[in-house]
Amino acid sequence: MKITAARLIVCSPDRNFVTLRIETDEGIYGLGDGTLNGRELAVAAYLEEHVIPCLIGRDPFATEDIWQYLYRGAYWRRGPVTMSAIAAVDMALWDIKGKALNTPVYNLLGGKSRQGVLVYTHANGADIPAALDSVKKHMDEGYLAIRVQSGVPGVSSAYGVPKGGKSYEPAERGLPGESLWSTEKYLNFAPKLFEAARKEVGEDLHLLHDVHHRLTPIEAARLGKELEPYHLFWMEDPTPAENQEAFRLIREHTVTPIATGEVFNSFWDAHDLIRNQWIDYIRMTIVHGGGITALKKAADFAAVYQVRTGFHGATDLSPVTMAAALHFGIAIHNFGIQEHMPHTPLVDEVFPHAYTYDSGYMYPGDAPGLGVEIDEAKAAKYPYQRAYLPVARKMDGTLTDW
Ligand code: EZ4
Ligand code: CO
Repeated sequence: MKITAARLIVCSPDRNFVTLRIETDEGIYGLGDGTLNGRELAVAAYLEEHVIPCLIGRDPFATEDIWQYLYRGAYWRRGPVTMSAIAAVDMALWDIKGKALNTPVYNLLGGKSRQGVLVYTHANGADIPAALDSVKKHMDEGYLAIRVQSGVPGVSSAYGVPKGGKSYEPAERGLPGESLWSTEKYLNFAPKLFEAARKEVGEDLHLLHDVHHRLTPIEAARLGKELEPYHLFWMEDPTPAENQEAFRLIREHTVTPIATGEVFNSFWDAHDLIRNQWIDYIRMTIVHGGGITALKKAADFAAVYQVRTGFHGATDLSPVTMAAALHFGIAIHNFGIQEHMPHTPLVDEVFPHAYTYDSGYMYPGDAPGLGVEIDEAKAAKYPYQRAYLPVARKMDGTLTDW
């Protein structure tokens, strides 16, 4: 089999997505996701100008060689743009491989290791009662694990809280929005939120929380310690991770489990975190981490250190990445949990898919390949629109991590 053509479908059904379609001489095609929230067209140009011309004529089964060609062959390694572009190609090739062999991708990754993929979803509200209402709503939908975020008194537009009753979507059309942040107010508030949540839901529900890179290591250590009585499933991104060593300090002070890595794009971003067992869950996901080929190696390395996967799964990861993550999660041994922030009905219409949700678990479905299509006629009705993630400032105006 040979790759004969590849093209991009950039669309914006409620939010932007970059999808790569690779065609072969046998009529089989594959889809890959290259969406990088707020920087979509950089990945599209990278693929269009620098990657697609190199794919024509290659054997689509050669996922390892093509991955190495695009990674080592670029000379300039890593970075979110490069790795998202490589991921788009890699996903599309695994999709082709599955379709050609008439089997779901999970069978190519070792087969099913479990019946379903445990997922967590997001609960949020402007204050504690609203956040708890949202938790109860998701419990009624059957979720066994829920991330809880709440507005912080005195902090306008805290992370993870939607505006005007809409479901939470971090990117906004137009130029970047600005939000205000106070670590002091947040640190005093967050333990109260989880005290109330635990009281409300009992011991069984898994509670998660995203700190979204906003604390210093010692502040994160304090938060982890104060959250210990509420037995969180994890505390996410407690501090930025450019300096992996920063997690040592947090780890020395708290037994609250730690997840990080949604902004990682390379195994090397997580290498020290994993081998020192400073984290419990690695969140680098298939689209931003270089594809299934790259994540399989990272997950196998993590397994040796009893670090499990907890992949990013917000709405900026397209249904193609969601499908890839579900095939991956059902197959590998050290799967932990998968984030599930459901797409809007319009996104599901543009990307019809075989995966399903039921009673706290998701299932990749048994369609050959990844089991996702794109309705190109519908996609064409929603052209790309520039959108950005917000930025955050401290109360005195200093720019801080969003
Ligand atoms: O801010 O997906 O855990 N989920 C998150 C997300 C991220 C966005 C960034 O594109 O942190 O809400
Ligand atoms: Co996060």
